[in-house]
Amino acid sequence: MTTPDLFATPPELARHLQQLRQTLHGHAHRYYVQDAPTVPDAEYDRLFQELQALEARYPELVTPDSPTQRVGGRALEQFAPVRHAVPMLSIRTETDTQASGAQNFDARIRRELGLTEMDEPVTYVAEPKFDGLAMSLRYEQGVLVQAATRGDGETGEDVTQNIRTIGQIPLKLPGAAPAVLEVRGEVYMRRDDFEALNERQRQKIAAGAKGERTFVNPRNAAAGAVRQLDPAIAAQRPLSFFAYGLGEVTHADARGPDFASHLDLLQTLKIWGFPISALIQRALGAIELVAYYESIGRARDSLGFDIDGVVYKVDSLALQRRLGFVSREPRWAVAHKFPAQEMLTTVLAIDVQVGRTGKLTPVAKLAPVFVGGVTVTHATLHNEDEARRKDVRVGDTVIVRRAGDVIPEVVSVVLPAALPQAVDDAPEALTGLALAATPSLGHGLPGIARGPVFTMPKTCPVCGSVALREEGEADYRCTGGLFCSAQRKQSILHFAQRRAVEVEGLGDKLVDQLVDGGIIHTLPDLYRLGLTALANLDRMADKSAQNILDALQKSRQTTLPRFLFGLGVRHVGEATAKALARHFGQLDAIMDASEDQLLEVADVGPIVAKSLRTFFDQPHNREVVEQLRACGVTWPEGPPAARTPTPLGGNTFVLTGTLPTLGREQAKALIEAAGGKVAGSVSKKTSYVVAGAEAGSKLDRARELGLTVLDEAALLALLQVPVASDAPGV
Ligand code: 5U1
Repeated sequence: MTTPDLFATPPELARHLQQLRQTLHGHAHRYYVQDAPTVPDAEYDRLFQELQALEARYPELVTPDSPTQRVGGRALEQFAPVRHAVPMLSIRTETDTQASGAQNFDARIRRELGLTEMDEPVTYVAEPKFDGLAMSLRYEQGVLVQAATRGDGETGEDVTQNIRTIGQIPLKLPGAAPAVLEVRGEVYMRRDDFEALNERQRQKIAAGAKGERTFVNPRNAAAGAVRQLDPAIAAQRPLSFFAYGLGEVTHADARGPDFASHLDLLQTLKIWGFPISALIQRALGAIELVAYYESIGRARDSLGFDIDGVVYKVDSLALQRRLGFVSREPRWAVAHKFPAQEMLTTVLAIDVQVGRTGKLTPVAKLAPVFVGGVTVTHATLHNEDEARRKDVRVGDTVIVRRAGDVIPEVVSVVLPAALPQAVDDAPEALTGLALAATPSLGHGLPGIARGPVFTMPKTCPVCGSVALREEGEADYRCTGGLFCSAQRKQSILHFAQRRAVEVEGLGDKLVDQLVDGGIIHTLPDLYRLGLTALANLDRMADKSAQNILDALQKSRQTTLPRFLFGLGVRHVGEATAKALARHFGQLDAIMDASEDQLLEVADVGPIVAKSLRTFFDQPHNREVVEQLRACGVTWPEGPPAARTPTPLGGNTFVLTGTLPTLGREQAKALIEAAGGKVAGSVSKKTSYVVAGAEAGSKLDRARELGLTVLDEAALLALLQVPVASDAPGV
């Protein structure tokens, strides 16, 4: 590109600036929207700096669509009101959170369109319901001139300065775009951006910065950034955007919008540079809506961003017009929610639980609350530091979160000042958050003091042994070992679980009775139980006692990996147990292996090797193994596995985003079966990154490191598995 000083005339300079802006818009689009930059960051920076320097010298040539204008302007006193040219509609919510909610919607649409069973299925578009803030972006002559929040649907707030800072939002549209175009969509914060933002906030707080805080969830952080009066601060809060509809559209020749279908409209928006979710699909009739609801529900926790449901829309715009509206809600669309993953409830007590390895975990006992599809009565506070950081106290109103199969956790305390706001604003300001229990204790009521600050007991709450926190560790541990009944109970439950030797029906209530009643003391004692001892227990009929004995008998025939995992050696999970069994073939070989020999196993590092040696160096642990063998617990053994090379042996994979057909667990199982390892984060040691739709920062990192990125088809080819049917997406 020509250097600035060589411009002879002002029109030449203006043309050069225009060209620079266009080049930078193109790079920004490929970087932020397509996730496929074509130049290194340094080249973008160089062009940007050139533009900045020229604009500083010729301020009269600065245009509002210039990339330099993303961050700028002064802090506002307040946001100016904006009357929407076309009201921002809200969306009707289907109350049934079962898949059948999709059938209700389809039945209603068919009824309203006068369709009978003989008619064809209706064509819909199914979209994720992003958990962010609705936004209207107004373009005039292809330039972003205004961004407004939804407000009451008629009048929102002018947040243009902050929205300009979002790299994914085009500041300028291609020539083909209408003269006036309002694009509607959702501003949100990606989960990885949210975690990184909170980490930065924590560091600022630790460094003593005043007025800083962490954010409760990505939605809250996004809302805070959008409503930030100082655009320089907003620019530091990484936001993203998905477009999903239109407001006012006028062509220069006064034509109206000329799309045939909603999907057609989205495809055009994509061409004009707007991010459109790759999870959006066409769906035919109720059957495909149900399938979509279920598949997005399964993928929900592995997406890079929060969603709280899905949205179904009639695809044909002609049919949309026929269906019309009822009180500001279109009849042709519905939001079908997933069960809320965050709810408010009250802390009734803070208990300390003792785990299998003696780890002490503070656990909040909660007023029962339905969250993430189940009733939750306890939520982990992880450790003393976390409990202190969140400052959770008895009587507090807290946000509890349960996502997927993850153990429920307390996200944060809602202090009294924020409480009426949190309740009033739900679901708009705190979507998915509802009041589960009126705060009846503590600080929820004015004038009543909060409970004391949580401190970890210095002795084990179960056996009274000293609790120690080793240097560099976050956890306190009970030093009682197998003297501690809590550790014994947890060890027994660990051994008996489905993923270990599996003793069906042996749950915590039964183990409590057996250990507390002094009926069993050690793991092998389980196999010495007789019918009378069991039948004498509370609520235990002869039949149930016999079932337990049968389950114990069945569990005697196990496998080496299950047995080894069941022993509960610290840091030895299922995958490591399998790798050890494969490598050594026999338990005695594992028990006698030196740390160096253990380190030869692909899945074993120094921490695991040391832990195994420590465990098997303790005579009482070897004694437990011998007694279990004497009680008839057996497994097939063999020579060490022949070191046949597996196709992916020695390769580490990282999975990111949603693959078109394979679930996360399926992909992991296929890779492991072929000898590969699946890791959670990308590093120089990663062999391949497998990326699907909405892949996150892991994909960025892979590109930075120049790693090989595979899509699902390439992964299957590597695994030599036949490729499945076509992928979704616009
Ligand atoms: N994905 C999506 N979210 N969402 C929210 N589409 C969509 N459409 C909406 C809203 C409020 O409203 C239109 C149906 C008018």
